[in-house]
Amino acid sequence: MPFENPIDVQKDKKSVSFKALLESRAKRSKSRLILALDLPYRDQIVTLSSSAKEILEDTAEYICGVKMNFHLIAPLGINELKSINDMISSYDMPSIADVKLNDIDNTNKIAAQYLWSAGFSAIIVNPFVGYEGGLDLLLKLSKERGKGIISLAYMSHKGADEGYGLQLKNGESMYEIFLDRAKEWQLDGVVVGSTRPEIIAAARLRLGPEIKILSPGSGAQGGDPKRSLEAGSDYLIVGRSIIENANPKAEAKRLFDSLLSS
Ligand code: NUP
Repeated sequence: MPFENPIDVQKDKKSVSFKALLESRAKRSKSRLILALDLPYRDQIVTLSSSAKEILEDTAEYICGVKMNFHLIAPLGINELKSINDMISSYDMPSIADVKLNDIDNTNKIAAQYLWSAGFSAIIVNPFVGYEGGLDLLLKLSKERGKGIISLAYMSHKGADEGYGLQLKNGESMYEIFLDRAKEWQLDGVVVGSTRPEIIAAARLRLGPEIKILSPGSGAQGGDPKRSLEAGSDYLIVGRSIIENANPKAEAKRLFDSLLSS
């Protein structure tokens, strides 16, 4: 089956930009939860996409978006990913491809073309790769298509200090450079781990209100979701504590209810 070629096709007039879609869904659903559809490894992948869809159906009323990582992007083909993404967009929610794109311009472009063909509305990139001959083409094409770009700013794991926390000779830290790049490149959002509320607060100050802060790391990684929102995160990304719960719907509802007043 031929896929739509995002480079040849003009931006669909009806299409809403990634950020607008995320914001409107969040407002309507009163949810700031992005579900990381990270299903555990299985030897037989034939039922993977139906399991993903089941969890999505169960939790949809409590979430404002979905993020997929290699848990699904590696084993599933483009048609199955598209079918999951069609279901996500039937709920008027965006879906984010968390591939932390980190390559030269041509490779980034082709990766993005396949991801967009599979129906993803946004892609997470790694800003270490730089602009010229790195992310420049991807950023230009994303803007033309109304697709979102989110960059890593400070990851949630402990070792993130070894890269994102490095201090440069002028006293600035790597993550501050990445926040400045996100502004300069007019990105839709940045990822700052919910395990680091003090960095979230610093990021909020440095970025201003336009660029959204997405925070993974609550639950399984020990971050406190309420504290992240209070520090300035716009959205929480939550995977295992919902996906691997015996009752994903009940856990999504519990988290949703606990954040309603935040
Ligand atoms: O800094 C990051 N931390 C992180 O956990 C950046 C990410 N993209 N992620 C991803 O968010 C991670 O790969 C996983 O897909 C999700 C968090 O899942 P969990 O820890 O809630 O299960």
